[in-house]
Amino acid sequence: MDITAIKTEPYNDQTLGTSGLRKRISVIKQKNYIENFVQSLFDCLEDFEGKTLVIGGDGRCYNDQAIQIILKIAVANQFGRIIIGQNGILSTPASSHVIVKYEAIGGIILSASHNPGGPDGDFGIKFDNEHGAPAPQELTAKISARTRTIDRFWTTDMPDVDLSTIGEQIFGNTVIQVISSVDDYVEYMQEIFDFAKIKKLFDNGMTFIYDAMNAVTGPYAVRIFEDILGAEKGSVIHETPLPDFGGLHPEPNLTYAKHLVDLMYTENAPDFAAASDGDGDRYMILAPSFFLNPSDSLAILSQYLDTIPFYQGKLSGVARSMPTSFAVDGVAKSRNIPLYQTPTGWKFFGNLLTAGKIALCGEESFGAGSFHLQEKDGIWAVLAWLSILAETGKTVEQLTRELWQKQGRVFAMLQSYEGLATEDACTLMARLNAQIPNLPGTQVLGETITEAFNFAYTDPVTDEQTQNQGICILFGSDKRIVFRLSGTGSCGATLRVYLNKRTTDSDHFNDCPIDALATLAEISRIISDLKKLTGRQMPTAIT
Ligand code: G16
Repeated sequence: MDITAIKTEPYNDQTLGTSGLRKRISVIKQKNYIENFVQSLFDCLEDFEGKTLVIGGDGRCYNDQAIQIILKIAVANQFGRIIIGQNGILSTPASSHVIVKYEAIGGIILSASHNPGGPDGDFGIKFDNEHGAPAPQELTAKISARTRTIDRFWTTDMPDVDLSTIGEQIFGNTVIQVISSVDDYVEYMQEIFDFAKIKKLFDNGMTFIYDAMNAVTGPYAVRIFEDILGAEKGSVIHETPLPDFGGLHPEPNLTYAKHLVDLMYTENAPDFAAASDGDGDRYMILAPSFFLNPSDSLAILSQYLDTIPFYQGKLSGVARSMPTSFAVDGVAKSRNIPLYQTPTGWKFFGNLLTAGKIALCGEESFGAGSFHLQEKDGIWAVLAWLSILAETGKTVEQLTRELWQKQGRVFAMLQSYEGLATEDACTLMARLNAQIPNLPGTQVLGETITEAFNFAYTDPVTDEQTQNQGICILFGSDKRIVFRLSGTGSCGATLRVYLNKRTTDSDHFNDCPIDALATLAEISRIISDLKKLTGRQMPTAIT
């Protein structure tokens, strides 16, 4: 087997976003595109020769071909062992767990997460470090810089590797080990949760549906919910991972999982419904005629997580990303535990988790996780909720209404304006930013702006500073609008507008969020001059 250095030209668009590199498949397929990126990544790692690397992916189109390219580069770069999920499949949380369990130096995860799949869809490459945490800011900046100067990569003439059979194969100095995609993760969940207790919910007749959206979680969900916990066969739907997700957009929210939402608002609704995204790190939970807002979910998890024996006495603190609603803040205060507010991006939770400052974290974008592993974890979130239902004997709706009763309901909504011209979106944000000093005191549609700022973050562990993480406009302490540009899109720009409003008037707890937040939504369009600058009047997705 020959190892050769191949000359290459850098691409200037390989900067990492909120969660790794995300591009259209047509972009990824360009000559040496993956090779450049992966070699740039390896060039930024230290002392990896002879060490273990994990590779996994969500099985989307081009996963299989990309893996073969990456394997050759990794072998040429002299990794000692490469652990890879059978057929190249590992969910993001399973990859994170495998990295730590097998003491790998890190792992490459091939996924564009919730972005659309199919031959014309998106592809992504992200790197998790030795803690199984998304590459921290410092490393992503280094990799991005390296992609702009790279002039060679290493590869080999080895044949494609058979990834369908569990076992070991040797290529040069590297052992390639194909492992079960699900076993390690499922065993870990059984260590964390009392499966016998959860099983009683099903034994007592709880009806359940889990929508794997034809993405990576199907095999994990069938094993856990149907085979082990005893949910009725067929409870897991869209359970076969398909390269094009069977035409579904694997983003579990009110827009893209509408079929599930519609079912939950009929007479045939099961007692509990959940869905996950492309790579299994996001979750959505619904109850009959009831949607559990992810920000409320984080608040309730903060209240009850330590009723689960694995977490008893371990709730050191909790974190939310800044655009996540302030519902959790009240719980943290009443429980007297610290609350941290980070920029959007799971990578910002990593240092807090590693340092033990927090036990739990979550985001409005349907992500939650704990110190059990350093990625967000969709199936874990569902198991945590089922455990809490089993511990408390209450329903999702009862627990949520208790939260509202105690501290008011925080209506939370994300309005996304997708597919904007990048220039228009940047102009809008720049103008809004320039207006910040003049906004306090201004009245719009009868609401007075009390504070406006561009969110900046100082990492409490490393003191690293991160600026420009979203423009926050406050109307007293109970109403807020946040503007930021998405960092996970593959072309053009997506403007994210987050709307939050707390009401303590229980007569309004059942208001429709769209109505409750209508004035704030209109204000967001007025102060950003949205129509004039982008030509848009209404969001393309509401979640
Ligand atoms: C990623 C990040 C999350 C973030 C989400 C949306 O999730 O890990 O922290 O909240 O993207 O980010 P943006 O608003 O920049 O599009 P995932 O599930 O796509 O990896």
